[in-house]
Amino acid sequence: MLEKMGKGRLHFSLIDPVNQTPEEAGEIAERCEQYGSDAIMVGGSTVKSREETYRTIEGIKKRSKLPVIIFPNSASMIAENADYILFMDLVNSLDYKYHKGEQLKGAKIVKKYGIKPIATAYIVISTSSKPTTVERKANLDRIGIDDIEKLIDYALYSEYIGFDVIYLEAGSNAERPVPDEMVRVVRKETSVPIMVGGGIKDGEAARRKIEAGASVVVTGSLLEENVEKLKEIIDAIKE
Ligand code: 1GP
Repeated sequence: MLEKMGKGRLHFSLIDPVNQTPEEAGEIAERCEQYGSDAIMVGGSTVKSREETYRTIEGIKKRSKLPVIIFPNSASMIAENADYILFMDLVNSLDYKYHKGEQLKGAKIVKKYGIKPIATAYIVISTSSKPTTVERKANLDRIGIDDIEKLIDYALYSEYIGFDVIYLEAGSNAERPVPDEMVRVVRKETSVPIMVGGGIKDGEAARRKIEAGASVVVTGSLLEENVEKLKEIIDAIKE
């Protein structure tokens, strides 16, 4: 997976277990695979139990062969039927639990289940006039869209600590995605593969993120809202 990320032009589909039944999650995943998505991420800020995650992944695996990557909000989301986990540090959070607290609770579980960890520097960018869910929960050292130097500090820190990927996140359903310029500057200053997500709703926006240097575009809410747009986005990434 890391090798694929290094090559770039990938699309990951994010399914939130609380938004549909496991059967519906399976249908969505099947459609994502048909359209050319590269992996299914499973996560969301309100998922509470391992059971909920497990059943959703079970539904997905009945209908799709795509790798499943857990995108956890806490250690209690780690389910044994996942292939990978974004083992994340929310690097611009001021709260201990987003750096080490949940990670220490989850480490042995990841090992026991044999889930492959992807060390992820998760950087939340504040792009919207109203805070997104992740901004409300994460007690951030705020990075606004003009805080380029601060972003470079966090990106270089992430590279030097040794993270496998940097995930630039605007938050689900953000009014606007992470600006192209911010993706470009992280690409220029570091050599770590970049994931970008939050508020990417059409092919043009996705294409611009790839051109700016992102390896992976993540779309979530769109999967339930408008699957045809999903096809447009994946086609734009792969062209
Ligand atoms: C959120 O980056 C993801 O964590 C996806 O965001 O739901 O806006 O596509 P959307």
